[in-house]
Amino acid sequence: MVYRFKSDLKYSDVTPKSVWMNRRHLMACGAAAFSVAGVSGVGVAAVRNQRYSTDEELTSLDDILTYNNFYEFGNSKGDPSQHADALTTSPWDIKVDGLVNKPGTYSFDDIVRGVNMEERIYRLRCVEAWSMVIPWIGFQLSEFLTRVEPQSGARYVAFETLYRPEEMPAQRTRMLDWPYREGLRLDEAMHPLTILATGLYGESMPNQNGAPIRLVVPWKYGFKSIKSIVRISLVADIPETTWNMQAPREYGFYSNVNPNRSHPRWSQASERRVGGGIFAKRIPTRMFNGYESEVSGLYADMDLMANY
Ligand SMILES: Nc1nc2c(c(=O)[nH]1)N[C@H]1C(S)=C(S)[C@@H](COP(=O)(O)O)O[C@H]1N2
Ligand SMILES: [Mo]
Repeated sequence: MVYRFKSDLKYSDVTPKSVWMNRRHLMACGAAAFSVAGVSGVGVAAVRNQRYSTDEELTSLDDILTYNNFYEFGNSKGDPSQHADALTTSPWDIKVDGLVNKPGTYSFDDIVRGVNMEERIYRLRCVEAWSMVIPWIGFQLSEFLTRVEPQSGARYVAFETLYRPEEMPAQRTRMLDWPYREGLRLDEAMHPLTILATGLYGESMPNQNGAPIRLVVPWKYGFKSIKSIVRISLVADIPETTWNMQAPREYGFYSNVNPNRSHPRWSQASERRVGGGIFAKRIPTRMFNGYESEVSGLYADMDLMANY
């Protein structure tokens, strides 16, 4: 299911509002895409969003594809690229339940139909103190949440990854308490930086990166960006989340990137950009991963050392 840009735009010449094509999104989005792309059979248009993108050097596709955390396929960085081929990503449904007016089972095609597909180049900062710069394709989670109509009592959004041990070998072990779960406060989920990503580098989402649809929350440690989502629940109370349950002192519910708060076992003040080679200098980690001006308002009244 690999597909490519029809246009030969390069990532080095990011043009404002330039439009690119992508075959799988065309198939997913159906006829609506043709009128946007203006060319039949090549793909749906997505806009390069510069407001929310960085112009830092991109991490290579090879590194993004082979250096992964996706514990369902094993806990070494190379395990997901070796084993995720086995994952069936079509058909794919997301179950929406809890405090919403429009609960139900939504197919992948239905979810992406008509959304504002964008390319956004975000920094990804793993809690393990490495980082990447990734050109995602996706749309704001707020678009989907608005569509399912959260009720007034909904204060959090809970997410679950697929549980399918036949295809995800580490789910046959007790490495983690499956399925992988994550959560956001509703205002974090509605923030314009929070996206559901369906691709990267102009192609459909590689399995090892969370096909066919995963969360990306760029101001939080990478483990919040849950992959291969099959369930989204609107809830009143703070949901249980995998790493927080595993080691609450090490991984808080918020897990905002914060260079001032060390992990109990290592500093978070600096990070290693993947791909720089072993002699590359570490770079300073930025508050909220460099998205402070966008998101600090979400935490105005909070003690970030206590609410980590
Ligand atoms: N379901 C699931 N989602 C997950 C993980 C995981 O193990 N399982 N790992 C997380 C971690 S720790 C990181 S850093 C990112 C890595 O995303 P990438 O492999 O696309 O770079 O995915 C996150 N999402
Ligand atoms: Mo991570």
